[in-house]
Amino acid sequence: MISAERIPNNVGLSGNKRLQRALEHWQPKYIQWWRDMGPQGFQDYHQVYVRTAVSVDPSGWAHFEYVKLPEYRWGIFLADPVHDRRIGFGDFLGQPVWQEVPGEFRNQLRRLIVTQGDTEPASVEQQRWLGQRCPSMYDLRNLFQVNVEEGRHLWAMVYLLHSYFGRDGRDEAEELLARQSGNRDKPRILDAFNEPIENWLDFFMFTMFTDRDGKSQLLSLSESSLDPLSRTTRFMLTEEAHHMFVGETGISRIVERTCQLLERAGYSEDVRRLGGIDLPTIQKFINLWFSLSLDLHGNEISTNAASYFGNGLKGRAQEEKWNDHQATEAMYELDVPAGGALEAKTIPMRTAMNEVLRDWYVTDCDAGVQRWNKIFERHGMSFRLRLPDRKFNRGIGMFSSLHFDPSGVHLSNEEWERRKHEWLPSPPDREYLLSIMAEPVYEPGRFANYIAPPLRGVNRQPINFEYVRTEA
Ligand code: BYC
Repeated sequence: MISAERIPNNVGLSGNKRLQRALEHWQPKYIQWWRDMGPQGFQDYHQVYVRTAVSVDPSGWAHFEYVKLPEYRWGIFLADPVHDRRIGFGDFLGQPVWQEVPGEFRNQLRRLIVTQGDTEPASVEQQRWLGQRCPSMYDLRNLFQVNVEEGRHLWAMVYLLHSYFGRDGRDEAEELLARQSGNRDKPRILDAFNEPIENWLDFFMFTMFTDRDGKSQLLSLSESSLDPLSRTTRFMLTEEAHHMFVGETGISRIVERTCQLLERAGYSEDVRRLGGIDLPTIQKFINLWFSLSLDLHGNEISTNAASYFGNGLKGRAQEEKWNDHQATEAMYELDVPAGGALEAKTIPMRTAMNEVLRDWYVTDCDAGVQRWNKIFERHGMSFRLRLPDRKFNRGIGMFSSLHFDPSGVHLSNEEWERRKHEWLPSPPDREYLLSIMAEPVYEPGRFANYIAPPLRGVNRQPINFEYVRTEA
């Protein structure tokens, strides 16, 4: 029986029999999926010190306790309603927001919610082996925190599907558990969510760059005229911030450790001989995960995006910062490929909404990279990490059939094939990373040689706290 204790919520679950029944039907399938596709080897004999959202107020969404992962209390929360909220953009600007799904936008809204929902279990699947290679107990716990919250984000989307989309919604909720990351026959919807995350450099880059796409997409969905979608995604953003913290600080700690190793060895030594991660490898993983995450913003010119905006389904990040919320006349200039060169083209702003969000995303990523570069400054080193050009390694959009180097210089197919591993992880790079992660570190307070300890522990606990307990 599903109860408020079992599923903490602020959506009046106990008074909504229809929703309760639908979730009761779905929950055992979810738990089975979590056991099969969630963290491998950490289901039954480990207690993890995780935070659980038990309400949306600041004291309630970070309640810490030890739990066995399959017993985590995945809750359903909507941010508090905004009094007299009005539609903030598009053709219905200024009208009251919707509490129900308008029939004419049902398919589009379902598609957006399903696409968002699909990424959440996908990321858990991608990360399911990482516990076996963890650099410390602190990091192991952070991995599981991210995983359970992605699980909760799936619950959030399933709640919307069950509540507002009837039979179709229930079918889609089942499909969210049936597709599998990387599966040839039933892959996840968006490409980046079918890529393997096999080592912790992948994981930290994923939480830095791909979770940041989560941030840009959730910001734009939180502008939605469908109020329950807006309120759900607004609350998800509080959790997303922690995931990006895990990624950004994870890389900071690797960079810090690499600088220390270089300093100790007099800068001339190959860091790999000291068991660290060399800076060119770190740069390659930035190139990979940044470009994959750029793809997640869709095509540069998109009639889907125009229609989402016009219909008020999906806005821009921080829509209130724009002056013109209808964008009927506004234009957007972008470079398009023309022969071997690029040509400036002006297109209606509405069709450029994916690109507008990508602009926001690139700026947000760049600020993070500049924070990493401060570490080199502190060590008196001239090396700098950077984002590759937007055209580099694209799989979606108008540059996907062409090749560019990280500075944006156009390359022939032949040159790309010959040189791509100068810029992207090569099989030997991956082998090396797996070799230094082969022995997991499970001892409280100890850290793998390639990563520095964090500045502080979780929830004011010491760094050597037993974040994951093993049952005898
Ligand atoms: N891979 O008109 P276009 C997160 C398809 S991450 C494969 O540009 P649209 C998280 C597209 O489906 C955030 N296919 O499409 C992070 C379409 O197919 P059809 C997730 C792609 O709709 C870490 C065709 O190309 N949330 O939360 O404007 C851990 C035409 O494209 C891709 C969302 O994505 C791709 N990358 O834009 C956990 C928000 N891109 O119709 C979680 C909801 C495009 O021709 N989704 N296609 O068969 C959306 O807003 C939109 O679906 C997209 C795509 C922005 C993704």
